[in-house]
Amino acid sequence: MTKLDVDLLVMTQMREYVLDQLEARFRAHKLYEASDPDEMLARIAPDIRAIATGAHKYVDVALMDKLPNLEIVSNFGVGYDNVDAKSAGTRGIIVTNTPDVLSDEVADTAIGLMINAVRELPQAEQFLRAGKWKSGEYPLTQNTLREKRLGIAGLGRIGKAIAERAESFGLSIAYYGRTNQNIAYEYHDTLKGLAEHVDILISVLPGGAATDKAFNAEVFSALGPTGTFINIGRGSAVDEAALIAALENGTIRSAGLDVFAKEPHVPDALLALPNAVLLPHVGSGSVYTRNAMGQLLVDNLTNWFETGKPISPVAETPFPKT
Ligand code: 8YV
Repeated sequence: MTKLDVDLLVMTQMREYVLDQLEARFRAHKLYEASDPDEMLARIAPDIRAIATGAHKYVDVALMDKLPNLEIVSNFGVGYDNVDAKSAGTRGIIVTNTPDVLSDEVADTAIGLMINAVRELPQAEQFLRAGKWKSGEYPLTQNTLREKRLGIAGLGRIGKAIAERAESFGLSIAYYGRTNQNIAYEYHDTLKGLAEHVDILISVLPGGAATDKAFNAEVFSALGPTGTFINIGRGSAVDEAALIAALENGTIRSAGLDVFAKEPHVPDALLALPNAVLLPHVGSGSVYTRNAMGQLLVDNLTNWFETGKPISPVAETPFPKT
């Protein structure tokens, strides 16, 4: 492995597996370790040609303005709402993410959350651990996956991996997305329309302005009193206050959430709800999958500087340019 003559800004703590490779291939400047990040940036800004970043570490116009020689931003995660990719595109800066390698893991987590929320498995375990079984059986669940309709909001690579799995459960599948993909699943062009039609609604929607609070009181009301809402996409796509109210009032029956609007903060009102199953954003969180994501982050950077081509550029920064 030859060391490249490239200065890389590392904006967030990466696992050793990733950081070791970045340090072996680049002059890596760890912004997150700097006692005075502004001073560090001012000192190295003209040298920086690449950024490695991840969730909640923002690459915005203000930062891009400071880095006149920036060529590429490699993001850890398929979601890249932390990067202003549109502005990067207009400046000729490539943005890459880590699609595909996490789709199966995230789809597995979505299915796990769905079963847990519908069949109340975490609550049943709490019941057992609290010693309540000796006094009687756990109540039968009102919900089941039998004869139910599943709606998937966002039928991209992860959404399709969820749909494939859901088919084997006998669920009938419908979806919402910006475009009708003309496939075997029923298409709805609004979230409300999809919510009205299904029993379980899974969101795989990305973050960003276009989806901000898209799941609102109206959508939960359309999902209805026997409905279950699952979120594996981004918390910002949900009006959390409306979701809490819907769970409290019985507007919907249950929810399973892996993502939240202000991670790692989870509202107390959600924590208090017995009909919400909550996970700390672990959708892709296995060593196997995080390694694959990290490798893709590294490979995007090394490919760019060795061959002039990124592996997985995002839609806003296509390569070659369209
Ligand atoms: C990441 C995710 O693991 O890929 C994404 O968009 O949300 C997760 O899979 C997370 O961003 C890393 O912290």
